[in-house]
Amino acid sequence: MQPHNPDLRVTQRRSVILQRFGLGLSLLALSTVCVAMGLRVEPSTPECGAPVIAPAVPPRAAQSRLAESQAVRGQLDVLWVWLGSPTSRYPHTALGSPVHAGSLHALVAGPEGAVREVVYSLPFHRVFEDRVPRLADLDGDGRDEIIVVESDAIRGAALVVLGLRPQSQTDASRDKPSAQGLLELARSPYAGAPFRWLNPVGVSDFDGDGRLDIASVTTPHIGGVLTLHHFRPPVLEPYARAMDVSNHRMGALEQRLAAIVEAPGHRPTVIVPDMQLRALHALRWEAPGQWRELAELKPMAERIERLTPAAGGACALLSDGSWWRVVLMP
Ligand SMILES: [Ca+2]
Ligand SMILES: [Ca+2]
Repeated sequence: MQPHNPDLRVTQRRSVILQRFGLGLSLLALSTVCVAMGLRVEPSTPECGAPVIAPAVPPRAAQSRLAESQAVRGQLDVLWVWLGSPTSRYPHTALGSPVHAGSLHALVAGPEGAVREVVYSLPFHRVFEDRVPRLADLDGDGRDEIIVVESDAIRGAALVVLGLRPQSQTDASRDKPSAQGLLELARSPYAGAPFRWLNPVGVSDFDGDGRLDIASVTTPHIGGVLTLHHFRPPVLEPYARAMDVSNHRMGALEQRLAAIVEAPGHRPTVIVPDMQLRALHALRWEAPGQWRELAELKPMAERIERLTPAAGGACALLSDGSWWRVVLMP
């Protein structure tokens, strides 16, 4: 597909974005788009952006995980993590099924080296409305943080970070090494109402302060808001929002629909579809605190079904089954 100029419809859509970014500062920044930058799209293959190594086989304990969810292997203090306790107590079908997880499970190395499973169970009015727990060492302390979407029956979804921490000890066990348990470390504000959902984008240092942040899209089906959060336990503190994007199709299992591009000398760029999943934005949070749209909204030939990271850009699968390499040009 050759790059081409956005038509009037796309131009109008982009102007809506500009108007709805909210802050005057953002509008000022977006008016200074560098014309040398852009998104180049070229035909590719299913191997585009996909790791060639075979995924590790999950442990036996993870076989009872939530249907169509992923067990994830860690490199630090979490050996494996997965979602469990399937329940239909929160009948929202954003991910194609009303069944969600009531618990989070991790395999950890015990004090004597023995591997054991720890379980974090939610109260009855909450579920994990997610299909993959994400691991990252957000604070650089050598321990994993687990990022997952939790939904509350009244207040809707929130982004939650959990981690392994020593469990409280009894007097009798105080001279022994303490066992690790899963604890909530931080959470974002709620989406605000039942069945309001959010979908994570990923982790990077979006504001260049040397500490990792989390990006997500709140309400991706009804007017998605790309939100950047600082990890400041006990809260995930939103500090930047961009309107009218989406990183999920209602009812789809696929949650990967945005990519973070890291380039030396620049803050990370988020490539994320527009609300119709028919075009791509390239957004960067610039100093001293404003969005910059790095390229014209890039129309795609069909609806975007998946967007995964690839060197210098992303890999897109469209609804007609075609694969495309998306390159962020400097
Ligand atoms: Ca950590
Ligand atoms: Ca940061």
